[in-house]
Amino acid sequence: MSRTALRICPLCEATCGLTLTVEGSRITAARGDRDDVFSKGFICPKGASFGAVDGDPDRLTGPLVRKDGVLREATWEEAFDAVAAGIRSVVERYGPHSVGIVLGNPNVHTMAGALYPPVLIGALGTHSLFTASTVDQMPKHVSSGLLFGDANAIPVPDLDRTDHLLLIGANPLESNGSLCTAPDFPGRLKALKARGGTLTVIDPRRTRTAKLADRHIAVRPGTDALLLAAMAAVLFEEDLVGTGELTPHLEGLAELRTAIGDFTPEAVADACDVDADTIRTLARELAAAPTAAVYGRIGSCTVAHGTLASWLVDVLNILTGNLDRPGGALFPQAATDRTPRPAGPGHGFRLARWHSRVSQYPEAKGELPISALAEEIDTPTERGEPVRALIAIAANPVLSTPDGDRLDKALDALDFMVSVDPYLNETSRHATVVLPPPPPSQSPHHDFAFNTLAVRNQVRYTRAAVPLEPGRMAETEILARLVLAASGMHGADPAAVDQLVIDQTLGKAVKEPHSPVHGRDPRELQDRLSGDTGPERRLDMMLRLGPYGDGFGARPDGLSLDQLLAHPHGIDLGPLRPRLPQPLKTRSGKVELLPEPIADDLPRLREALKRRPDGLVLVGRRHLRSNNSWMHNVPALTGGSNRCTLHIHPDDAERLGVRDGAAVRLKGAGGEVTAPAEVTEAVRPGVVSLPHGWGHDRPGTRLSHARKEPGANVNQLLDGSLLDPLSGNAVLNGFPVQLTPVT
Ligand SMILES: Nc1nc2c(c(=O)[nH]1)N[C@H]1C(S)=C(S)[C@@H](COP(=O)(O)OP(=O)(O)OC[C@H]3O[C@@H](n4cnc5c(=O)[nH]c(N)nc54)[C@H](O)[C@@H]3O)O[C@H]1N2
Ligand SMILES: Nc1nc2c(c(=O)[nH]1)N[C@H]1C(S)=C(S)[C@@H](COP(=O)(O)OP(=O)(O)OC[C@H]3O[C@@H](n4cnc5c(=O)[nH]c(N)nc54)[C@H](O)[C@@H]3O)O[C@H]1N2
Ligand code: SF4
Ligand SMILES: [Mo]
Repeated sequence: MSRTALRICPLCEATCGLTLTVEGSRITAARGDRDDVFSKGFICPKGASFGAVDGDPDRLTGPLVRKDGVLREATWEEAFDAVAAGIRSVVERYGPHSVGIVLGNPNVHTMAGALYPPVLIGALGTHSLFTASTVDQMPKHVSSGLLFGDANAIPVPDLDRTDHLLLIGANPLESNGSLCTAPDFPGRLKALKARGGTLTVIDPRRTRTAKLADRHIAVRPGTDALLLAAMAAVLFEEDLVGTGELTPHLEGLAELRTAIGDFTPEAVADACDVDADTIRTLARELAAAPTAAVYGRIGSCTVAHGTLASWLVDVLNILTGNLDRPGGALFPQAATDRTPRPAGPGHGFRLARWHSRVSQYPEAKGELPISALAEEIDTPTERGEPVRALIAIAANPVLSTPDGDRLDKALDALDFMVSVDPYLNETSRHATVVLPPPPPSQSPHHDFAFNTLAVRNQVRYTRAAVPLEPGRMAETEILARLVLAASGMHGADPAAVDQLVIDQTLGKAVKEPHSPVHGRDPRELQDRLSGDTGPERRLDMMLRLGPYGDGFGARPDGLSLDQLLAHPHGIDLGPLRPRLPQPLKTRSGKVELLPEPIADDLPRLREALKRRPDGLVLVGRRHLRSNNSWMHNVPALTGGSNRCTLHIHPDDAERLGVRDGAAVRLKGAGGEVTAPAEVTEAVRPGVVSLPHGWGHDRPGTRLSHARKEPGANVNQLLDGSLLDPLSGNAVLNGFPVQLTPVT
């Protein structure tokens, strides 16, 4: 007997609604939910393989605890006893900063990852926080923090209404989009073209997205900040600046003009390898379009000038009057956002409130660069204690971050490590305790993170499609128990963690004059919360306090958990709307166009005008049927074109004596790897491309399929020292490599 169940797909940022076919506890099919208010039936090959991902026999079914050097099956009780003992002894002896926390990408794809890590960080009080953000979008957070006063205020291109999209370093036809949640991104790009709009793509590779574009600029990797600065300079020089309704909310326009005036198209053309006329055309087209949006992603972030490039993306949106207007780039308003406070000056955004112990890297958004994780463990200094215990949640930094070989050794030297991970993989194999979450079919889902980045305001919640199997523990409970174990409250009821958050949140809300519950009794509000579990009650609370919420009765038609449960395909909250100046939290209460840290970084960009790579540089790429490091164990998603090959242009291949299919050796600052060459014009001359997340040949893992075709770990080519200094983000694109054919 089979039945169907709805489940929001957690496998990429598009958040498609799926209809799962369930037989017993197995998912035997997945199709797009045609009634989903946002995804309207769209599904990609990864979503279609939900059942295979969910049912992978290599997933761990219960906790593992290391005894006599060997990871063995254990009870949950034994596992949490070991976690409490391991972490508390390090905290008590060496202080909180000696406990590191590593948060990986899937935390933005689970409810547990949104609800508990902030509590864990607060409870431990550690400065040793490392996340996937510093191999990803930290430059965007920093530029948003500096421009708007809020690191999480990220404008999203209005894909469905724009007339002109300038897309930089993103390949949504493979990635399905990022920092821009849009189910069926490819279809939305085609619709843009069908309504007469134009698409320009800037990418050193001729990607599937670039092929769809009206114009493709194969820029030299790492030089986007120069190109964008030149576009801004043209807007000023040719009198094309039109800030329109934004004008009263802006500060520093004249200073901006002076600061970037010398980055003319003629000055940057050679460095970018894009001729000056083309750069002028790009700027004029942007200014002339009725509406336009500039959007930058991985290729504009994970580079040496990532923060400047991210800043310039928004500067261009602002100078052309496209920020915060329909068809431009707008700030979404999610249902679980906090009650919007009245517009006015805020606390601003500060960088470098503390520094890493070894290389003295400044923190950004409370985080240290994940590239510095290994040295924070393996290098003693007189400035304090190294990291001796590690809590890794949904993270595989051995493959995802620079120099996994060094990190391998560092992790082995820890006093204690716990991994919350469904797999025994390259990272979790080092753990003292592994706590496996259930497969996604057994977890409820709501997108706390991605709704704040979605091209349409909407809200959806799906309960677990399948009940928890015996012996399983919900990931929310695992993380709640982890919070208790790490903070000296081991053994307390995990519901206490949710209760604490509810008490704090309601206690604060009733004191805020702008809150819909101002002046009410928190206990009365608490009694009104609905939901079967702590996480559901927290979701209910956030919805009801949020911008569309029922305010606990103050706005009877407003949102609540009960409303969501009554609308299993979601509730549409309308297109993105202009919101300025409300989201601004800068000290001036304005958009600060030329913040000091940015101005101070411009000389470094000027230096880059002079530099040209001596030899080849490497960029990454993504494949539709893959996701970072953890989906290579699913047979349905591997093989075919999803292989770890080195793309190289025919001219370079000929010059270096590289044959298609033959092995080549790559050497970088962090080490060497070998991969088969794929000679293709999809990559520009002077640039080679290798995907990330491969290198599944380490011992001690349980990844029976992935190890058959392990691929090479591109991040071994990096030594972790190349960073964007403002954000601490790793340079993963446009770094030098040497290549030799393997004979
Ligand atoms: N060279 C290069 N390196 C890159 C990139 C690049 O473009 N080039 N991209 C970077 C980017 S953008 C990112 S986001 C990072 C990603 O790097 P990581 O944050 O390390 O994420 P993943 O590689 O996806 O590994 C995710 C881990 O979470 C586990 N997992 C899967 N589902 C769940 C779940 O439901 N719960 C829990 N607790 N765990 C789960 C998986 O088994 C795996 O161990 O990689 C970065 N690394
Ligand atoms: N199928 C699949 N989907 C995914 C993922 C995945 O691994 N596989 N990962 C998810 C994650 S965690 C993220 S963060 C997103 C990322 O989403 P995207 O940013 O769309 O990721 P990519 O496909 O890597 O596209 C980055 C593009 O930047 C180009 N590039 C490299 N260097 C430069 C440069 O210097 N300048 C310019 N202009 N371009 C450059 C690369 O050639 C590449 O085409 O994808 C998410 N979705
Ligand atoms: S596009 Fe992303 S969210 Fe949609 S089905 Fe594919 S993997 Fe899932
Ligand atoms: Mo990412």
